[in-house]
Amino acid sequence: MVSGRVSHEIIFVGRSNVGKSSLFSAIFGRRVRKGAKPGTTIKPNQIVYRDLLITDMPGYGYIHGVNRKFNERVKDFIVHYIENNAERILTAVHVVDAKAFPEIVERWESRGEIPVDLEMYEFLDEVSDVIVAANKIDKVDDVERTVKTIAEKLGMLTTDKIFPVSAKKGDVASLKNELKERLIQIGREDLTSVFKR
Ligand SMILES: Nc1nc2c(ncn2[C@@H]2O[C@H](COP(=O)(O)OP(=O)(O)O)[C@@H](O)[C@H]2O)c(=O)[nH]1
Ligand SMILES: [Mg+2]
Repeated sequence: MVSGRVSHEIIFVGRSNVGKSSLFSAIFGRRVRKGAKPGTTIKPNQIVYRDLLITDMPGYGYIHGVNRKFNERVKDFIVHYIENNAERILTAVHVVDAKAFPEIVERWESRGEIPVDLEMYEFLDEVSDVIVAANKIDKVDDVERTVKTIAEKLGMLTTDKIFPVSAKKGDVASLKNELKERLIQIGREDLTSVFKR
């Protein structure tokens, strides 16, 4: 685990299989260590650039073949990690699968349960600055509508903090620019060279 000398952190949070790791390499241009099989480890993947730490959190949500208890441990880990490091976390990027998201949320709602993504979003919004990466946008026909639906389901008043991206197509400029902007805002333009050009 990384310690000392870290003054800022950007974290990526999301369910398993939303494309967090793909997004990571599309944005930073380097492969994160391929995590072990899902459901076997909770260790996050991290890269350090000067005093900036970038963390790819373990995925949560139902994973086929993985028990419920493990899933709860992952969620607990994420919550504790964020609480313990809230001071240095500049931005949390909540990654969702733009194609699957509306259906998954509706399924939960129809069962009268709180969608896990909503729960996580509300938590992130409380403790940190959060933006949403609507990934796999290449699989969506009506981008504008999808973005509106995601905003609505997450209880956001505007779509300003939702960034439609496709890690697969390398179409991630809007998200990258937003993250760069945040670093510039805190006077750390020097850290923007962590991004892939
Ligand atoms: N169509 C499409 N597939 C994607 C995109 N990003 C990731 N994937 C695929 O989604 C699957 C899960 O990706 P991965 O990065 O491992 O997700 P993670 O579990 O969230 O880290 C893989 O099969 C990827 O190829 C995207 O933007 N579009
Ligand atoms: Mg991953």
